[in-house]
Amino acid sequence: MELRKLELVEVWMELKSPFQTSFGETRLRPGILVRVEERGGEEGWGEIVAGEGPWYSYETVWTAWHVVQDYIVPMLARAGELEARRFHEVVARIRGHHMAKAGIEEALWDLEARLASQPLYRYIGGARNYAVSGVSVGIKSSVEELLKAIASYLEQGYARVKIKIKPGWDIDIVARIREEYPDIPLQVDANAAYTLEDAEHLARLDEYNLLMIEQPLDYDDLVDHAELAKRLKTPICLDESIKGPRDAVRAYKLGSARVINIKPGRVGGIGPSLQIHDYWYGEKGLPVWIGGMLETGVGRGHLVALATLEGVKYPNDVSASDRYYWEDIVEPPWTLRDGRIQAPEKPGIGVEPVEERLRKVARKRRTFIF
Ligand code: OSB
Ligand code: MG
Repeated sequence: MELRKLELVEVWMELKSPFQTSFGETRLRPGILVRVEERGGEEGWGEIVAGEGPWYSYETVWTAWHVVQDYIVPMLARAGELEARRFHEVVARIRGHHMAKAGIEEALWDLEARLASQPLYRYIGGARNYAVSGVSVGIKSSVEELLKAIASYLEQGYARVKIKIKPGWDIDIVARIREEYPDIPLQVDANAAYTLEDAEHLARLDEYNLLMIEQPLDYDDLVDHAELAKRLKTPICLDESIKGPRDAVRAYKLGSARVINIKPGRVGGIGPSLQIHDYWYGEKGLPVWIGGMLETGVGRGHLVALATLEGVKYPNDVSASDRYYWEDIVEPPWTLRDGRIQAPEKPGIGVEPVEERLRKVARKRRTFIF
């Protein structure tokens, strides 16, 4: 295909309730929606998940806008014929900036699937037509408040609960949840809040039958995680540390993790997500699952498609639209049924942004004509 147009829409979405992690609190979630259009007029949508500050990773909405506008767009303009799978060759000279790249790359995959008249989940080789839906619950001001939130999510049917932990909000909190819910599928995410010195402390989590502990140590570490893995029974899952397929190979060689949380934004999009899946699960037989970045309905569509892959063996951080936002920007919104989100059979991601809703949350727009 050949691109005719690329549009960026920076949106700021108010969360239903503030989302707190060990690295900070989000009330207004920014993101950049990407719309690409090819010569025949077909379109595709993706989402850049960079945040308001360099907290989860070094990227922000501002760096992403800059990198797309000043580097990726000129490279695309020179590329001529384009394939989603070959996007990363076109932008290979740009180091890092995976979120900026991923938003564009996703839009190309959506467009390509639509041109092939296939739902994205089938186009990428999904093994089931749904995503098993878990929920990620932020740090709250009290355990009571956390338990109330968990009760409400369980009532809605979420298939597992993940809570955020940090020093001072960890063992006791998990113990309280286990008193209330001895058997629910439960896991924790530290977002890099600990060091190897905390190994003994973290080992106290072993008695609570957690599915995994996500990213306990530094955001770019692989070596200390390998050491920690030897001291814990609870499996280690890596999020921040896996920035692409090569990190997955390194993590396997070092023994840094048993599980990978694949987030398309963090690794550069659908293609690199598939590569990590095919290596970690396909070659090594180890499980993966799909993580989220509080995406709008557009990014969510890409997460749902990835969550249908065979190697996805745990519930995903792919929740319904109403877990995040009062009103999602897409139609139809993503909904939960029996703890699952159905993958649409419509071509591409299977949902459409609604222009009037975009207008309400857009702060900045720009169109590039090729
Ligand atoms: O570490 O998984 C994370 C949200 C923003 C940044 C990092 C993370 C998260 C989540 C939310 O846990 C997952 C979701 O989108 O539901
Ligand atoms: Mg995480």
